[in-house]
Amino acid sequence: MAKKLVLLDHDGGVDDYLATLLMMTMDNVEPLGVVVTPADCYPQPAVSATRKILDLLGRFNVPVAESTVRGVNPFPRLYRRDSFIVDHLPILNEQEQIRTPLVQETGQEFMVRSLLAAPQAVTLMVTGPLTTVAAALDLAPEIEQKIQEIIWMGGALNVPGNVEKSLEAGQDGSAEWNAYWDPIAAERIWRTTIPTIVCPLDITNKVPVTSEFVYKLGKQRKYPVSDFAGQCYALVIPQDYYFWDVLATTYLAHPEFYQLREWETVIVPTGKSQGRTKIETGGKKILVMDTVEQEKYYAYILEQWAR
Ligand SMILES: [Ca+2]
Repeated sequence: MAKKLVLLDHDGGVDDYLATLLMMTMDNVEPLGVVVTPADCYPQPAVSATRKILDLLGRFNVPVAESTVRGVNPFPRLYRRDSFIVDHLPILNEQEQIRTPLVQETGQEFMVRSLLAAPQAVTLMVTGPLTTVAAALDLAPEIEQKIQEIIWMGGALNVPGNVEKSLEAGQDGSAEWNAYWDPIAAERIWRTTIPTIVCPLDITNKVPVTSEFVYKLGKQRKYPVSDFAGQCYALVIPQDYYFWDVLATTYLAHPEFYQLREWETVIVPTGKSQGRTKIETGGKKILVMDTVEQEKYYAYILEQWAR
């Protein structure tokens, strides 16, 4: 079977490194590269950590690119500083030199070049804001034909968002962070005809990172990937943490674990609901991950990380 060509665009959160780790283990995926969108992170440590993770996996041929886009609503500094912690974990720092290449062009330029050069249409796996994709489309609108689909972790349809009212003055709490960081960019993507599969908070709320799961990783920590993943989850377990990006990314390898449901939605671009993914008749038709077979999902990631 031909492999699925995938370009990963992540935004440097703890969950994003783990999504990277998972995607690189997938036999049915040919990764074209990893773009780091500087949202839930600081860009320098996020790019560095991403390259070290690819080194850890021995994937020295997968290039990493730093996107230079900026969102209108920055992530809280407390979230973003995790990128420094992950970049300094001992397991990522056994070697003096990073081997995974950092491309010299910007992430958005790299996205354009990779899509144009690809022999067939490419899946964009996006686990952060849609800003880099929007910037790439602005640079070269013709790439729209080369995008097979966007699989996106983002949005909140029938549940509250995760942008807290108390943290973000004037907001009504309906937005999810990846959409809220840059609602204009999300709206830009919603105006395209690119098939879009969304993993919103509606489903991720049902798939928590449990202590039980982290202890299972601990039991297989003789494997470097499990050891690294366990350390990352230990870092975030005091927060209410869910499988956001990792759940979305698993879809690439096992779509049959999920039930999808079609919704017509719009993105609210401005105002107190900015970044809300609102169900509205006549809006963009998107496919939404509605349910997942949780036992199979947990078993799959434990198995993939046993290396
Ligand atoms: Ca993310």
